[in-house]
Formats: sequence, C-alpha cells, structure tokens
Amino acid sequence: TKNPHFSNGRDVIVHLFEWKWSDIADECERFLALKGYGGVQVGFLVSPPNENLVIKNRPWWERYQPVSYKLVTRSGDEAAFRNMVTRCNNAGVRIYVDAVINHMSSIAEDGSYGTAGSQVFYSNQSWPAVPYNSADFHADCVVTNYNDAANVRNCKLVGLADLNHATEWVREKIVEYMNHLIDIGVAGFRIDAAKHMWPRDLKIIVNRLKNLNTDQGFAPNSRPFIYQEVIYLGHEATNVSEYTGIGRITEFKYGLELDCCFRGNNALKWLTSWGEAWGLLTSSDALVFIDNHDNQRGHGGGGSILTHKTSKPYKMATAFMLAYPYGITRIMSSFAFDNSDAGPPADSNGNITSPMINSDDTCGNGWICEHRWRQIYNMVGFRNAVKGTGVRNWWDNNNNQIAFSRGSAGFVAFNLDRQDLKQTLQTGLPAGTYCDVISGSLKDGRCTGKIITVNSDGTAYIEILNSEEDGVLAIHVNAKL
Ligand code: AAO
Repeated sequence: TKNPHFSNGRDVIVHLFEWKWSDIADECERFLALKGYGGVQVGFLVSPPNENLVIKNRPWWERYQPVSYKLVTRSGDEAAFRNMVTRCNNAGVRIYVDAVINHMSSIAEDGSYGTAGSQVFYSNQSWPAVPYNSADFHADCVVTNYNDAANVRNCKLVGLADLNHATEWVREKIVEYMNHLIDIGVAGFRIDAAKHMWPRDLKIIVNRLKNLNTDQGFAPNSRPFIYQEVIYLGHEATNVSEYTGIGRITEFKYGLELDCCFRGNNALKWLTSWGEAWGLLTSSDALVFIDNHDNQRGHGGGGSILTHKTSKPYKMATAFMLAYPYGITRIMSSFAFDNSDAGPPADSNGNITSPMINSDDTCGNGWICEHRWRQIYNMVGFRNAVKGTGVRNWWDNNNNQIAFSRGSAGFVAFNLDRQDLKQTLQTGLPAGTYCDVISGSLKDGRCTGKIITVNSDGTAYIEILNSEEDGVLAIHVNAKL
C-alpha cells in the first residue's frame, strides 16, 4: 500500500485540484507530449469524485461534504470519470482519488440536495442515497481537543456528521465505494481526515480493498496505494505511528520546515542533514509537499506557507523537494483565488470552466497550473533522471548558498543569499556540456537556457546572480548537449 504503482517507478504526484474529468483526460495525453524534459511521468490526485452537498456560492470545500457515493460532481459524471481513468492509464498516468470517508455533510436545511440530486435530512441523520441513518454515526459532539484521541475520532470535525467505522454497514458501504473506483482503474487513494478515524477501523477497510485492475495495466496482486492525511507536528494525542502500518502519511513538517528555510528564516546550509534527522517520518512512509489545497488558503494549518503567490522562493523550495531523495513528492496545481472560500473558475451556471493552454505551455482562464511551470516540470525530469542515487558533493557557503549532486546523474545549486553565487564546484557529472533546466529547456538538441561546461575532473563554473528570475540551477544526464 505504500507503492504508488507508477510506470517506471516514478514518484511525483500532481494534485489537479477541482479539475474536470474531461480536462484531466486531455491533460494526461497532453502532458506527456510537453516537450523538453524527456518523458516525464507523474500521477494525478483528483478531487473527491462522489456526490457532495451543493452549497451556496459553490465554495471549493463543498466537495468535502459527501451526500452519497454516486460518481456525480461538478468535475463530471461516472462516464466522464471512467473515460478519464482509462485514457490516463493508457498514457501511463496513474489516477489517485481523494477519498472522503470520515464523515458525511454538515448541518443544512432538510431536503437540501447534492450534486447528483440526492436529498439530505440532517436533522434525522439521514443520507438516503447511500443509505446511512442515525445508527451509522457517532454521538453528537464536536472535535474541540486535539489532546484527546477519543474526541478527535468520535466527534464531528468542523460539524461534519461523523461516521462510526466500527459499524459493519458503514465499512461495507465505504469498501463498496472504493472497490468501485478500483474496478474503474484508479491506482490508490488519499484518505481525507484519517486522523479522525480509529486506525484499527481504517485498517479493516483498507484490507478489504481489491487488488488493482489488471485490465487497466496494473501488475497482478498490486495493492492500492494509500496515503493518509494526518496533520502531526509532534504534540497531539493521535500519533502518526498508529497509521504507518496502513499506508503512507502526509508529512506536514516537511513543507513547514522548507517554507521556513526558503523564506530566509533558517539558513539553507542546515539542509545538509535534511530528512529523518530533522524529526521527519521514515522516507518510505512519507508523502511530502510544499503547500496543499488547505494551507495555501489558510485552512488546516495555514500560516507562513509558500505558494504560487510567492513564486521565486516557492519554485526554489519545490526544486529542493524534487532534487532531494526523500518520500513521494506531491505538487500542488491550483486555481487563482483572492477569497479563501472561492471555488474553481466557473461560468454563471456554476459549471467549472476548462483551463486554457498557452503557447508557452502555461495555463490561463484562472488556472495556475504550477505543474506546467518550466522550473517545476523540468525538476520532475531531474528527479526521474537521478532516481536511485544518493546526495553527494554537498557544498555550502556557510549560509544560504548550497549545492549538491545526486550520484553522478545530476547536480543542483541554490542561491538565497543577497550576493551572487559565482563558484567552481564539483558536480559529480561526466565531462561535457549540459543544459540548465531551470533557466531553459533542452529542446530539439538546443538549450534555451544557461549552458554549463563540466570539466574532465567533474568541476564546473556555476553562477546564479541575485538579479535572475530564479535562484536555482540544475543539470542532469538526460539534458546533456
Ligand atoms: C466548512 C466550513 C466550516 C464549517 C463546515 C461544516 O469552512 O466553517 O463548520 O464546513 O459546515 C474542508 C475545509 C473546511 C470545510 C470542510 C467541509 O477546509 O473549512 O468546513 O472542507 O466543507 C483538521 C483535520 C484535517 C482537515 C483540516 C481542514 O485534522 O483532516 O482540519 N483537512 C481535510 C481536508 C480539508 C477538509 C476536510 C479535511 C474535511 O484537507 O480540505 O475541510 O473533509 C490543527 C490540527 C489539525 C486540524 C487543524 C485545523 O492543526 O492538528 O488536525 O486539521 O488544526 O483545524 C498550527 C498547529 C497545527 C494546527 C494548525 C491549524 O499549524 O501547529 O497543529 O495550526 O490550526
């Protein structure tokens, strides 16, 4: 359950937050065709596909209020979902589903309805389209105390009706929903609010899931990839170690620490010991990211989070994440927003509108598409090129300029200082000329960015000026001229 089942053992997931299924299907086919970075492969995490409560002004968070397990949302219906999964699997792109199974919707007028038209009778604790009734939920209390595991797991998270997973019926309905998705061909799940479920119950549910669908290209006996959303900063009653036996875990400390460093609040030189030594989970248990759909807008532990809005340090932190061998990495792909409740780009009827793809591969129409920023997708290419190698040739200026190689497959340098970086450094790479994949790309045998000459002893002159658009330089064996 800790293996994401990518073709070729790749390990980058892009969160296509609130995208429509038809657009994701197109993106699976288009993304591989994006030129300049040598067959980058990723997986896509998609928004919850099950019916959710329709909420006034259509905030993005209505999708975390389930009404039934029918596959009908603003992203599309079941036919569109199936079409997407098949087309993506055919293109070598795996689909992971955001599974909201801790709870159902929150207080709303009786007779309120969901995106498939199903009604909800909250006052009776009745979701007839599943069906769930009051016997399927915990008693009426609200999560108020993160130092009390029973309160966290038996009460309503922000008022959301809290399913009782000790109940056989609840387990059955959830397993049926997830197995339906496995039959369609998804590769795994993000388990939303896993911290709010008892680990023993979650384990029973996960153990009952089917193997992945071999007709969709998975090897026989492949278990679904599972990663659990558990926010743990080291001081709560619900401990991450209770969940490592079930699947991977979102390591929130990872992004918070890197945010701190790349905001200039902790010198980059300390990253020489990055990883478990910083109190992070074991790498093989972790799923990591710089920002997520919650904290980029102040929900679920927001604060001093780097996002697309602070693009220079954000790209640097993302490049560091992708360059460093730790965990499975996730890239956020956002829509633009001013107001933290705002839903995705939509027309006046509330239908989500498609991203526009510009000639430089970036997006328009309200979609940010960080995964289409050259500096980011080229670092996905870097990560793929250096897979299986360790960190070597660490260098720093005792402050905010650092560099390291990944074995003899790639080399990366960062400059967050106020002065320019101008150094001859050991790159660990074979002699030759390489294309810096941050300032440009290797396209049709030509480099559109800086060209770096590696000498026969592996050294190269590296320069990152303060005035440059980006504070990173990266070269690797798949972008050799
Ligand atoms: C909406 C409205 C609510 C309304 C509710 C019901 O906004 O006002 O009461 O409907 O009508 C999303 C939105 C919610 C939204 C919900 C349902 O974010 O605003 O509520 O949909 O529509 C906790 C959970 C974590 C959860 C996070 C948001 O543990 O699982 O809250 N994330 C997931 C999803 C998220 C989704 C849901 C769950 C629900 O990713 O999108 O909600 O399906 C501490 C705890 C954390 C806790 C946070 C926030 O964190 O450790 O476990 O997360 O508090 O309550 C510092 C601390 C850190 C602390 C943090 C934040 O960093 O060190 O420990 O501050 O305070």
